[in-house]
Amino acid sequence: MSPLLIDSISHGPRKKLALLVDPDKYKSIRNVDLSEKSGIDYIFVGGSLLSKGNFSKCVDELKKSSKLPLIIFPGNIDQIDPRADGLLFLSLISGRNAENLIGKHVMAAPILKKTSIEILPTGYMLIDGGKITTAAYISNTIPIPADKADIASCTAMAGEMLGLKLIYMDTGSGALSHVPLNMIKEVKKNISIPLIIGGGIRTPEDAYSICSAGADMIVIGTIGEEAPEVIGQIAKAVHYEQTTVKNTGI
Ligand code: 1GP
Repeated sequence: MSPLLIDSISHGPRKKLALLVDPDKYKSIRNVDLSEKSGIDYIFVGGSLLSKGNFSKCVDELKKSSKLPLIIFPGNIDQIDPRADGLLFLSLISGRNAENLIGKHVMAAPILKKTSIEILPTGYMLIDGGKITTAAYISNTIPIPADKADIASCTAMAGEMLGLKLIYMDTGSGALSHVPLNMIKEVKKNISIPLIIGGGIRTPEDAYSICSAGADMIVIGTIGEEAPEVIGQIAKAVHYEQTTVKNTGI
């Protein structure tokens, strides 16, 4: 199968917006507009720790209620569902935990091989966003310090040299701050694969400045649960609809 999602992420004039749906908190976004008119480009589904056992039910409901591409952002190998369009095959390259670098992938590979889910090989980098997030705690890794753009840049370069197709820098869900702009600029300067930025993005202003710094896609989760009315404004900022951005004071 041709890599449709990788192509759609890599090409085209527009930056992209992904809405992360945490199956444990699915109820809070049930009324969110997930149509193609919403400005959301992709739905990500998954979580570092799922306690309600409703991952498949959530995938089922999302597939029934939206035509947007559904990409699994897995916290573990039990988060695989053949109805998804894609899966971020995450290697946690900011950490030194072998299970998250390659171990879980070995377990998941034969399961994924039996599906037609598009595999998106992704260098996943946790960045310190001001507090210990579930992702950092559960993965048992130390995030890259926020003032170490050089470490982030070298890590992303190594990920690209290893053949990974995307770099995803994340301060983790509910982080106090997003990935610093100077770090995004430094990483973007040194890689040629698409750069995804997530964690702690709460306003159209954040989204606009992160995209201007070099992000090709941003991921929002918490703000979608807490203030779904902001999603549309963030989408406009990501897609560089200048009128809206000016009106929001950027
Ligand atoms: C976390 O990047 C996502 O992996 C989303 O983070 O919930 O802070 O928006 P938020």
